[in-house]
Amino acid sequence: MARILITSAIPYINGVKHLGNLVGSQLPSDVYARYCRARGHEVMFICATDEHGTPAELAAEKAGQPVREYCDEMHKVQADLACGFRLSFDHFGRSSSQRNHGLTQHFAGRLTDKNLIREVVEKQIYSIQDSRFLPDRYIKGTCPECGYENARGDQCENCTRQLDPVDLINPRSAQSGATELEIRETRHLHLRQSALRQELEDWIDSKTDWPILTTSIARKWLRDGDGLQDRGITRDLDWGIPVRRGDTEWPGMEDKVFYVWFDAPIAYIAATAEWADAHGLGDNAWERWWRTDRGAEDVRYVQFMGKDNVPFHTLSFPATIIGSGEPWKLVDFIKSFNFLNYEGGQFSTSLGRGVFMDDALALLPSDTWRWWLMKHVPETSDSEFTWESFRLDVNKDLADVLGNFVSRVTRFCQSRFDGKVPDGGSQGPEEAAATAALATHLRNYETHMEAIEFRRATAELREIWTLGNSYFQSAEPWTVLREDRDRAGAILRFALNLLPLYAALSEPFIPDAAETIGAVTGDGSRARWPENIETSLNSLQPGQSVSVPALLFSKISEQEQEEMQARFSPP
Ligand code: B3M
Ligand code: ZN
Repeated sequence: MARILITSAIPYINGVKHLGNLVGSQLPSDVYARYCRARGHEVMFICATDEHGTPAELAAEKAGQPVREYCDEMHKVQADLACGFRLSFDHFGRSSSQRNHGLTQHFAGRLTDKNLIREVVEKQIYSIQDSRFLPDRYIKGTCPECGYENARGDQCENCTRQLDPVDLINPRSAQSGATELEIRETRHLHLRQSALRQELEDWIDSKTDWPILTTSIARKWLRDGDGLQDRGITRDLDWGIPVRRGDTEWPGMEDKVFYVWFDAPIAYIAATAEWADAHGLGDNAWERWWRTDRGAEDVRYVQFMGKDNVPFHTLSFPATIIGSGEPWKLVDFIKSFNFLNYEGGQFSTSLGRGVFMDDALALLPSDTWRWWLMKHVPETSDSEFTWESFRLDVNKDLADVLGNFVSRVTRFCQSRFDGKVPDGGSQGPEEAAATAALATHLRNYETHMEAIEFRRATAELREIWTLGNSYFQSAEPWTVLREDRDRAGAILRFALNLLPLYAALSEPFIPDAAETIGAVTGDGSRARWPENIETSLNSLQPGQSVSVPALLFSKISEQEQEEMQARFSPP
């Protein structure tokens, strides 16, 4: 048994996330957390809303609400949607929590003590028309790296380069569109990341098992030097964590807050502390996940995120952790993802393009989305959502293969064997062959899940479902029944024993359906992982009752597909 700490990149508070966001961190991290729990590991699975910075302020302004009220509401909305998608966080926290205020100010204090923070007079863009500084996303312009015309002041969405507003060509205010801008001086704190270059480089070099996508992005920024420039960690904004060092005021910084990307990753730690608070536990309960001097030395820490978040997690956040000189847990494995596109273009929150989490749940059960998204998770390259592909996969994989198997076997049991697991009869070469094949696919499935390679894992899982169907089809118990009731019973018993197996193996991807399948032959509690395939295929007691579940998955008709496609057609 291991102890596994899992964090998902924390979604910005500014509105409901689309399926591209969901598949980029929250959903895959949930699948992995469920798998780890099923294997008996002790898991701490953390997510939160990212509530500071320009995205929050801009969205609240658009909604005509005070930013705090906006965040309270949107946190609740996002938490409900997470529930709807069965995201099994141990805690879904908030970066605006008091815990995060305290920890962020603590880190700033430590970094100051270590001489890693300096005050710098910066030149920032000031909008004369709006009488304010325009940090980060308050400004838009052309990316100096790739020429993308809608690059934001903090990062270019197109090429992932981290930016400073002053880097942008043809800058304009994202809020008012004002171009009457001037450069004004303002005093800010900089984290001296460059002083940690060697340590960070050695650390990244030691991560030989990380996905190429992760290390290539980290190395690119280390090599180009760009990602490791000393970076401003404060902003001229109202909303955020006030700049202090620990409990001490910071003269001259009274009107400033920490930069959202400084406090957001610290919220992983803070949300774990919030979890302990919510359960009435002491500090030790969360510190044993995060402090290597309090028991976290044998924790394996795995992070999930989209590729645009990688520079912050491979360089900036580790710089905070390492720079603090305190024994905080560093990440052990970073799983990152490419982008999911929508019907030939990009998903876009600002344009409302694509399917959003609330729409998706209103249309169809969360398992259908979970399955399609994980089967097509943009692991090795970008992938694309199309309604056609969605319809075909739901119909084939979930309805025809898995749903059909469950329905046939349970109905046959009900009509011919009185709804009880049959006794007697002996198993033959067909069962031996099926068991051997299952054992092989199960091993592969486990290997891919351990390696966090979801596409391969979903292929194996589908193969495991298919095996059941083809076994039952070729064993033909309905024909055998006419001559040899015992043998037909043995076939059915073998097939019924596949149900708890399928329930356990499918649970990480389609938890609701897994529960239904598990309840057919079980007491409704979660089916156990088949640590030994022979034993688990003999786990049902003859005579125990079997129920026929309601239809597991409805098929999507071509007409329904067209309707959804039209309703969500790209603007
Ligand atoms: N909120 C960006 C995003 O949602 C950012 C992630 C923070 S992880 C600490 O993609
Ligand atoms: Zn760019």
